[in-house]
Amino acid sequence: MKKVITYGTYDLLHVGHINLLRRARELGDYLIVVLSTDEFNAIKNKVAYHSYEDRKIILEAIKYVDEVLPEYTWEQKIDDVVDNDVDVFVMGNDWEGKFDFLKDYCEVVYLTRTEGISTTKIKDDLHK
Ligand code: C2G
Repeated sequence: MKKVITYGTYDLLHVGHINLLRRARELGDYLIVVLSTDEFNAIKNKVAYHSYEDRKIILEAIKYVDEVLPEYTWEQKIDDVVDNDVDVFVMGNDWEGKFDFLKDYCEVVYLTRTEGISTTKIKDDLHK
C-alpha cells in the first residue's frame, strides 16, 4: 500500500484544500493528513476559526482522507514519515523546497496551489 502524507491547518475548508487533498490521495492508496493543533498554530502565528477537534472531524469526513494525526512541532515530520511507513510527502508549492530534507526518507512532491482562494482571503472578504 502506497502511503501519502501532508500537513496543514485546514481552517475554513475551501476548494484549494480539497484540490490539494484529492491530488495528494491520487499519488497513492492511503492519505494521512497531519493537522496543526491549536498549540502549533500559535507557533505558526495562526489563529484558526475552528478548533483542532472540529477541523479533525471536518477532514475525516472528506473521502480523500484516510487518517488524521496531530501536528505539534516543525520537527516531527521525519518521525511521522518513518513511523507511518510513508512513501510520499506532499505539500502545496508555497512550501517549494522547504521540506527537501525528507527526500532521504520518502518522495517529496510540491503541488501547485489553487489560485484565488485562501483562508485569509475568506476572512478578509467577510470583513468588507
Ligand atoms: N493550499 C492550496 N491552495 C490554496 C490554499 C492552500 O493548495 N489556495 C494547500 C497548501 O499549500 C497546503 C494545504 O493546502 O499544502 C493546507 O494549507 P494550510 O492549511 O494553509 O496549511 P499551512 O498553514 O501551510 O500548514 O508543517 C506544515 C504546515 O502545517 C503547513
